[in-house]
Amino acid sequence: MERKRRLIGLHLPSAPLEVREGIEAAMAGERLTPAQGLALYRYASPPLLSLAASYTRLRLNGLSTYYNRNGHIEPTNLCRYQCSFCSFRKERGHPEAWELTLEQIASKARKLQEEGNTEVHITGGVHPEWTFHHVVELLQTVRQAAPRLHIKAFSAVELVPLVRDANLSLDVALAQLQAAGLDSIPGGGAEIFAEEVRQQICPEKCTAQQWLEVHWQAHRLGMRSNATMLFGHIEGYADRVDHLEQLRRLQDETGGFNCFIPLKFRAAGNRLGVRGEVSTLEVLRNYAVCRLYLDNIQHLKGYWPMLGKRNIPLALAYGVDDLDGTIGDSTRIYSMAGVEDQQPTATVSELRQIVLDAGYTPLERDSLYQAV
Ligand code: V47
Repeated sequence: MERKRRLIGLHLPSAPLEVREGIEAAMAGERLTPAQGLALYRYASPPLLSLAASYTRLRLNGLSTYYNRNGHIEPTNLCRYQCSFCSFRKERGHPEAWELTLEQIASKARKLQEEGNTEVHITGGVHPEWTFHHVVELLQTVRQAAPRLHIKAFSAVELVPLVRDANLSLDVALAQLQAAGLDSIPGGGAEIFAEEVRQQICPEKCTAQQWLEVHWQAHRLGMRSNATMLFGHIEGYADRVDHLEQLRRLQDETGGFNCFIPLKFRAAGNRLGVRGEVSTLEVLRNYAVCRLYLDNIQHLKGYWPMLGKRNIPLALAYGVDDLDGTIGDSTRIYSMAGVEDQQPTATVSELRQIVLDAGYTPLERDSLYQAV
């Protein structure tokens, strides 16, 4: 093993042993152990992480950099829960609170389809009164209004209380949602799985176990899904490794995750914000470790409204191969928490040019990563 690793020819006399081992293991296509993941988070320098993550992304995805044409619908920002990192939730009666009617949702979906989008991403607050039946109706409405759109909707956090209140089992409920039009499940609500941290930042939300169960069931029914990790708040590196480990295990079992999306905590307009934000360099280091650790999830999404357009080339050098989509001006989850670009919108030609200038090949994809 030692001999094979030396063949890679890295000369790293000053790097700590665990870092050298982690980098060389990843570049040899071996799976990182939790201890190696932790060592990379703690001690690996940006050039080493960039090298290994780029090598891994080239092996998995070549120079292809994916994007799609999509838009978001956020049905409401009323929410049963009061997570300390959230800037999106508003009380009913607040001038910035909203709850869309089915007609408004249908008209947004229709417009997205007419504009040439291929996907609608529907997510928002966990409305205090909306029922499972309402969500089924909402999906049917969108399906009817925009039959050609892939519907990626309702994070596990939104689904768990609806299914529980309807007294349904998860498999039956998900099958009903699928029949109503649901194509895949977005990655939101995972936050950080580690119980101690979850208790502090989102104690009312579904548990890590429940989040994982929703995705497991969805995968069993043939739906694909995404996974996120909210990082850069009070979690430690060990919590991030634990999060990645739990996702890697589920993916070994089902293979149902399309992509992984690290989301940097943004500090504006929420209670947790007093702690400030991590640097762009830490965002990049995190991308790289995620790329190396999640050897079984094909795509790493650099969600560009979070990243800021000017940082896209950097993210591509740290393992990212997917940028999400055009999005339009349709999401407020990030704009309310502080974003890099004042107006997080991008045209297809703008995204393509950024990717080309960075030396990669832009590729429009559908929601299942097939080239369009
Ligand atoms: O779960 C909320 C995050 C998520 C803040 O599946 C925050 O393709 C940072 O999951 N700072 C929702 N992050 C968005 C989401 C998502 C985004 C893009 C693509 C996909 C996908 C999914 O946004 C929440 C939470 O982790 N979030 N508030 C904040 N202040």
